[in-house]
Amino acid sequence: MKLNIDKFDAQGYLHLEDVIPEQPLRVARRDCINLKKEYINKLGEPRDSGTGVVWRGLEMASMLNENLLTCYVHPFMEQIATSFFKTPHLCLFNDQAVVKLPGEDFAFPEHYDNQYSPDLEGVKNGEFRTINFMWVLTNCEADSGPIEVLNNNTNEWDTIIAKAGDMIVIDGNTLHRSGHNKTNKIRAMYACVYSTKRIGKTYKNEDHPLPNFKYFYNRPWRFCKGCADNYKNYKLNKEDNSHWLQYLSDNERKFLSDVIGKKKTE
Ligand SMILES: O=C(O)CCC(=O)C(=O)O
Ligand SMILES: [Fe+2]
Repeated sequence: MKLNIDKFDAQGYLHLEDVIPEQPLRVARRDCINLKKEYINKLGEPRDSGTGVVWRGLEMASMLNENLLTCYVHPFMEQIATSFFKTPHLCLFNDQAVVKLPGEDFAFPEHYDNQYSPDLEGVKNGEFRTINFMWVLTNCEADSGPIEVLNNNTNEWDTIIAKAGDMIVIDGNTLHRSGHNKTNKIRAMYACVYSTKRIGKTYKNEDHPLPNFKYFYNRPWRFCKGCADNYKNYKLNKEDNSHWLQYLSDNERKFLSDVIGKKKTE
């Protein structure tokens, strides 16, 4: 299987199978689920980032758990996000633990992520793009509330049955939804959302007011190792790196080495 960005552009989403390196997958699964178990007891309490209130989906998850930050800015994500956006000039925006406990009353009505944007005018004017890279942390079956996406190509709803280690990449303007988890197993995703513009600081969205808004990430994503952000960086081991490379076509590899090479000399 090759990473098919043209298909992503046409459909508005892409399901990548078995693409997340094992180490960050394990960390994200463990810590997203633990966060959910902790914060399910704090619904409605104030928070000092994101929407400003604890709800069932935990936005700005890496503000609650530092290990998740290493997943959000993982070198593997540098490569994947750069390929989908077709630019290395990206900003951090939001990372979210979306964990549905067995039988939990937690579903997502039809929406596109940009309708909740802090900068709705910018969305409407097409000033920037966001893409949501959803890490599939546990197997997602038909009755566990799988993601359904409106395929822009066919105009039909695709139900995405996915396995742990897959990734579901959804453009910020693509409609999607998901139902309740009716199984007796945890259904967990970790959503890494980036933007081509800094949008996290102030909130201007009259369609979706957030009276307690604090802030989302609002900073450029610096790709170099050991620079000012102070994030822990994990290097891919050889096996993970070759695992990743097999998803790239020759053109995509060339594009990556061009843009990442350029970035280093800036
Ligand atoms: O995991 C899901 O079911 C969808 C989550 C989602 O759409 C979102 O967080 O915006
Ligand atoms: Fe969404």
